[in-house]
This record gives sequence, C-alpha cells and structure tokens, in this order.
Amino acid sequence: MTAAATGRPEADGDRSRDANATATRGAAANTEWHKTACILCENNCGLLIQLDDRRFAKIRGDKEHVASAGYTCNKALRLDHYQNGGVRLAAPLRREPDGSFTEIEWDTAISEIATRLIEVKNRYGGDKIFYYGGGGQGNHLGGAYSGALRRAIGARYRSSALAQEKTGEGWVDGHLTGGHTTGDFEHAEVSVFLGKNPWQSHGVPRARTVLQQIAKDPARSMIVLDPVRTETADLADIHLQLRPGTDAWCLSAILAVLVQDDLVDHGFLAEHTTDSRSVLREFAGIDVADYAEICGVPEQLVRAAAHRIGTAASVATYEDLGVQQSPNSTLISYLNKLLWLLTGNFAKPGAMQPHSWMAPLAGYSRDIKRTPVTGAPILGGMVPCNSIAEEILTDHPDRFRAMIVESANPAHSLADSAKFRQALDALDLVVVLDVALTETARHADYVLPAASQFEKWEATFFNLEFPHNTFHLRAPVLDPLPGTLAEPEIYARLLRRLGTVGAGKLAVLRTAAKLGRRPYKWAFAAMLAVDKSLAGVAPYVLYETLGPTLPEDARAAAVLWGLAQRVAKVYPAAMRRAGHRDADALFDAILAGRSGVTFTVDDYADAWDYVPHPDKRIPLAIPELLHTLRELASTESVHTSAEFPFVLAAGERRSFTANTIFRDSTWRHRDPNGSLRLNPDDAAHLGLVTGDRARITTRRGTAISTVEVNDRMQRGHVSLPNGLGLDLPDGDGTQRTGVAANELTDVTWRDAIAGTPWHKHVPARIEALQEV
Ligand SMILES: Nc1nc2c(c(=O)[nH]1)N[C@H]1C(S)=C(S)[C@@H](COP(=O)(O)OP(=O)(O)OC[C@H]3O[C@@H](n4cnc5c(=O)[nH]c(N)nc54)[C@H](O)[C@@H]3O)O[C@H]1N2
Ligand SMILES: Nc1nc2c(c(=O)[nH]1)N[C@H]1C(S)=C(S)[C@@H](COP(=O)(O)OP(=O)(O)OC[C@H]3O[C@@H](n4cnc5c(=O)[nH]c(N)nc54)[C@H](O)[C@@H]3O)O[C@H]1N2
Ligand code: SF4
Ligand SMILES: [Mo]
Repeated sequence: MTAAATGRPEADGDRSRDANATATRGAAANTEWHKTACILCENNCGLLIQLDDRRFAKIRGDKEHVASAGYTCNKALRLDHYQNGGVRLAAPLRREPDGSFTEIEWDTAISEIATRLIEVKNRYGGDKIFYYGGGGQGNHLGGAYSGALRRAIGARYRSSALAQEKTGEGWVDGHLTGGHTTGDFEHAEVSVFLGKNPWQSHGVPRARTVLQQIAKDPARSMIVLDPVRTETADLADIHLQLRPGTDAWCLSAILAVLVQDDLVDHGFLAEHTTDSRSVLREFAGIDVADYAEICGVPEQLVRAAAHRIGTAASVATYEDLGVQQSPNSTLISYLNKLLWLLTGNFAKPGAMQPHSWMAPLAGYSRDIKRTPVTGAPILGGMVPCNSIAEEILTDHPDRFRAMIVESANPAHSLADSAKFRQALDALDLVVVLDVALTETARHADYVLPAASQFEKWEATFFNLEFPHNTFHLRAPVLDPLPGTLAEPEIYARLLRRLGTVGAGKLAVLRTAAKLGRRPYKWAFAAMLAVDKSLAGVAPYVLYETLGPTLPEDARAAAVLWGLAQRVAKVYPAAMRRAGHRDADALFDAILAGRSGVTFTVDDYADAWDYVPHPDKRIPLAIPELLHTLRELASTESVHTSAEFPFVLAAGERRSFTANTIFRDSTWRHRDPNGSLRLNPDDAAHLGLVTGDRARITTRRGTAISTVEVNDRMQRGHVSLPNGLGLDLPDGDGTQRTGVAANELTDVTWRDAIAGTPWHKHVPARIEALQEV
C-alpha cells in the first residue's frame, strides 16, 4: 500500500484541485483571525484561528458568535492536531485484486465508481446499496448533497450514529410531542441530567458556564442520575448514584411519587393532553421503596428528587448515552418525557421546547418500517447500527451488496468491530469518503480523499434551540490539501458521470441564475412542476446551477438556498421575527454571517404549532411501553454473572476524547492511553493500582488496558473512554493506543424496540495482568 501521502500541502502535485478554488488561503504567517467553529461536538462553538502557514498558531473563542459568544472548552484549542496531526489522504485509492491500494486519478475513480454502482443497481436493485454516515459533529453540508446521489441510484436504506443513540428517543417523541425537544437549562428552576455528563460532553451550549451558574444559584437545582460521581454530579444538588442499568426503576419511582403525592399538573394535562388518566393509573400502584432498593438509592433521595421536580416553576431534562445505550432505553426515554409532561413543563420558559430546523436530522414518526432481511425496526428512517452486519452476513437474496460511507468510521464505532469488518468484506463494493485511511477505509474498494473541515465551506445541522435558533455557515480557513475535494463536489462529479439531470435543464437554470434569484426561483419552480423527479436531486441541481453564481466560491452553500425556502415556508413568522424579510434575505444573511445567524425567533405560544397532532394535544399513552412498564416489577435488573461480574461502560466521554475525529494520539494532554477506570475497593480486590495493566474480557472479545483507580466509580462498575484504539500509522505499520471499545461489544446486546446498543452496560471480567 503506497497511498496515504503525508498531510503536508507540498506533499503532492496539484493534480485535481477544484478548478473553482482560486483564492489562496492561509499562505503565510499573519495576524489575521479567521472565523470558523469547533468540530468536536454538536455545539460547534465559534472560533477565531490565526495561521502560521497551514498550522493553527492561535485559537480562541469567537465573542461575536451567535450561539457560543466566545465560549470554548479545553478541546477546541487542540484542533491543530485534527488539521495537521494525522496522516491525510491526498489521492483516491483503489483496491487491487491482491488486496493492496493504488493511487488513481479522480476522473478514473469517479468513472469506475459510477460504473460499479450502476452494475450493482442493474444486477440486484438500487435498494441493495446502503448509505452510512453523512456527517460527524460539525460537517453536515456534504451530507446534504448525499441524498441526491442516493435518489439517483435508487438507494433506499441508510443509517448513521443516530441509530445507535437517538432513534428510540425519536420514536417516543414521534408519539408524544411529534418532534425533537430541547431543554432551557439557562432558565430552568430544576435541571435534570439522565446518563448525561455535560461538563465533559456538552450538548448544552456553553455547558460549563451554565452548570456553574445553576450550582451557584440557591433558587435553582440540579438533579443528576449517574452511577458515576461525574464532574456534573459534583455540581448537583441531588445525585442519584444508582446502580448502572436501573434508570427505568428510578424514573418509575420518581413518577410514582409525583402521582401518589399528587404533584402532577392537572390543568396542563386536561388542556393539552389525552389519555392522562390511564397513564397516571400506571404509577399509582408502584412500590417506591421497592424500586429505590433495586436502584441502590436511598428512598428518601428519590422522594426528595420527585418533590423538587413536582414543585418547581420550570423543569428541563437531558437524556443521553448513559441511558440511551443501556437496558430499557426506549422505556426510559418515555419515562423521562412523562416526567416533564405530567408536570406541565412544555412550551414555557425554563422548560422543554420543540424547535425549528434548518434541515431535520431524522424523521420523528411512530411508524416502524422493517429491514429487508432481519426485519429490524427502522426508526426515523435509519437502520439500527447493530443490525447492519446481520443484514449483510447472510445468503438472503435481499441482502445489501454495496455500501457508501461518508464522514463516519463504522468499523470502529459500531458494536462488534470484527463482525462489521467481515460484513464490509462480504460486499461487492465499498466506497469511503474520509480525510484519512481509517479502520473503515481499510476495508474499502475505493477511498475518496475529502478536504478537511477547515478547507471547505461547512456547517452543522445540529440547530436545536428555542426560541432563538441559529445556523453557522463556515468559510474555509485554508485551501484544500492538493488532491482532496469537498464532498459536495465529489457527489456532483458522480452525478454528472451518471448523467442524472439532462444538460438542457441545467443550462436553462444556469441562465436563470445569472439573471438573478427571482428569475431563478421561477425557473426552478417551473422545472419542478414539469419534472417532479428533480425534487429528489434538487441539492445537486442547485449546486450545478445556482452554485457557480455564489460569492467567494461558496458553491457548496447552494443547497442552503433550498433550505432557506423551506424555513420561509414552514416558519414564516419566526423567520421574519429573526429579521429576514424572505428566503433570499435569509440565504444572503447566511452567506454573509461569518459568526452565524439567528434564523428563527419564536414566541412561547408558537411552541404548540410544532405539535403535529389533532387539536395540538399530546397523546400520553404509548401502549407498547406501558406494557413494558408494567413488566418492570418482574424484569431482571442484573446482567452480570460469576463469569462476568463487572458492568463495563464501553465509551465514556472524557476531557480528552472526541469520537475518532483526531487521528493523532498526541492531542491528549491527560490520560494519553485512555485508562480503564475502576473503584478503589475493586482495584484492591483484584490487586491493581493506577498504571497497572488489566485484561478485560466480555462475551465477545478481550483487550488489555492500563488502569486508573478512581473513587468516582462505584463498586462493580468500570469504564473505558470512547474513540480510543485507533490504528495510527507508525513507520511501516500501525500502532494502537488504548482500547477500541467495540472489539468488546456485541450486536445482539440491544434494545428490543429501537435496536440501539447497550454499550454502557457490557458484562465483563477484569483480571490483573501478570507482567513478565
Ligand atoms: N469530550 C467529549 N465530548 C463529546 C464527545 C466525545 O467524544 N468527547 N462525543 C459527543 C457525542 S457523539 C455524544 S453522543 C455525546 C454523549 O455525551 P454523554 O452521553 O454525556 O457521554 P457519556 O460519557 O457517553 O455518557 C454519559 C454518562 O452516562 C453515565 N452512565 C453510564 N451508565 C449509566 C446508567 O446505567 N445510567 C445512567 N443514568 N448513567 C449511566 C456515565 O457514567 C456518563 O457519565 O458527547 C458528545 N461530546
Ligand atoms: N462502544 C461505543 N461505541 C460508540 C459510542 C460509545 O459510547 N461506545 N458512541 C457512539 C456515538 S454516540 C457516536 S456519535 C459514534 C461516532 O462514530 P462515527 O459516527 O463513526 O463518527 P466519528 O468517530 O466522529 O468519525 C468521523 C469520521 O469522519 C472523518 N472526518 C473528519 N473530517 C472529515 C471531513 O471533513 N470529511 C470526511 N468525509 N470525513 C471526515 C474522520 O476521519 C472519521 O473517520 O460512535 C458510536 N460508537
Ligand atoms: S463545547 Fe464542543 S464545540 Fe465547543 S469547544 Fe468544546 S468540543 Fe468544541
Ligand atoms: Mo453521538
């Protein structure tokens, strides 16, 4: 394998630079501050970067940023290790019959991939081409174009990391409020964090500031459900340090106290919901003491938490991986939402809100579609991550035959990596779009090198706020590394090659675009009226026709014009309140707003307009889940055994983890090896001290880790960080730092309803390693 050229700008010829990229960015050391954003978590805090040639010499928070206002956490300052630390790909790679990769020209790669996609389509059907990914934490603009390719080749099935965390919650949302909700933690009297450690993982904008403000304010309280005494729990008023995997009992007990002590908001239930009586009845008979004992939490603390919630003027909650990747996760999502619904904490300041979207990230439907081979539940339009390998490793005629992966590393991030690698190898065609030769790319037939997130126009569609919702289009800070292309251009080249839209139609629209936005809009609408099939490939059409007219080579922003039309249509008043006269004004503001723009401003009364149900009432009963709730009394809460006596949380967010975005292990200031954390008593019992090595064994695999004795852990509970164990280039081979958590996880260990994995609850055995 000869390909992965070093990620230095002079490393390769300019063989395939996008002809449109003319400006030279970041050529020399200077004191100019470039506006951009952090790409390491969903908050995408605004940043200012000063360059030294192509290095990030200085990084600071952008005080003018519409959402983050200058805030960053410790990780953003390490972003040079993303841009310049890893080994970048600088030419497309093709796998040869002997298994090695060779570098090929872009034209060759595009033409061969197009041919092979069509071969799969003609032979087996386009629906056998599976699409995975479409964006990480800060790069969703490319994904916005991927739908056009999927439409053109007839691909119907897709997935992303959301289908190993949020699809169960989304299904519950589909039943209840009909869409995603967000908590107003800046104003909530009571903030509840369930299996969520915002101090480290954020999700809440400016999390550390907000958490500290809550902790300092005697009138406000924080309640944390977490088996670990996290940094967030340190700031909490009530820490329910339950046994891992018992949240369903803990939440049921809290709800039981609310019902039994009559702390529910009867006025809200009568006015805004249906079925409340039957739902309340479910909690009337629950034995609170019994359930508290299952959780290992003092009954009085459960009662205190319930009373604090039940008497507060406002409550906001945030559930995340600690519960979404643990047993009973879909039931827990339901119970979480009942917590704020039964207490009337919806659509008012400090509570839970629905919100606008620039582009919805997932569907929020009650319907469950099924996968073709195993009949796994497709929620929000996504195949459960744990089912993908099972859909492939079979001789069923409907199995997937090809996969396109963009901006994701599923061979590392999905349960049971060995099985996923085997699945990739069983496919006829695997195409990976990435900046590096990842664990997934190594199993591809073609690897297409993407420009980095600081070398192209980018944006996140994690726009989840209310009443002020913001969007940030980032301009490139640097020219693309020679040999790389931005994803919108890669998709466009494939679609051109496939001849997806006739040249005549594109020419008409190009002419209209030159005349101005208004003629363009008319021409586009007229064209759509004549040829409905254009709607599915609209992002591509916009890229080809409106794109070239945009300033500063911002061709990739063309799809945002379409999304601005959507915003104007779906939230006209909220858009105008944000100061945008019409869709074009919004689009222009996005193009010009280097620190982001507010695209909608809602009133609290508007929140009900986001509820899609008849009479805008929230139907509280979800029969399947009420059934599961009833069964809890006899459901097993212990999944460990004599063989596997520990609960392993496989993938904890820490101060130096960031999924697999950095491919340079030196970015970590602390905990460079990503230690296994365990409680002092367990360590003593096993004869381990900090720095020792231990063997971790699960039903699926084994791994060796350094150990950190840590009194934040409770007995019987151990944790490994997420994103470690990458195979990074080292001389002629590769070197791995830390444990790749998914060598230890199992695809069958998953939620019965959503198919989401139980990564936080893996039964494991820990043994001290005898050093030789
Ligand atoms: N530093 C950093 N931040 C990140 C990321 C990163 O890689 N690094 N990744 C981003 C991504 S993609 C995501 S999805 C978010 C995830 O953000 P979080 O969900 O907050 O992160 P985790 O650390 O995976 O899990 C949260 C907590 O769940 C707890 N937990 C474990 N088992 C249980 C249980 O049985 N019950 C309860 N109640 N809690 C339990 C853990 O102790 C942990 O404190 O973080 C984002 N932010
Ligand atoms: N055991 C266990 N497994 C987990 C988790 C856990 O807690 N435990 N957490 C899960 C969660 S919540 C998530 S979100 C996933 C995350 O896992 P994935 O969804 O696989 O995403 P990332 O690790 O963020 O990988 C992003 C990829 O994008 C590439 N990349 C970076 N910049 C660009 C770019 O500009 N263009 C392109 N094309 N590629 C780029 C990176 O090189 C990397 O390969 O992991 C999941 N897996
Ligand atoms: S909170 Fe998230 S987006 Fe903001 S600086 Fe930290 S990692 Fe980056
Ligand atoms: Mo995630």
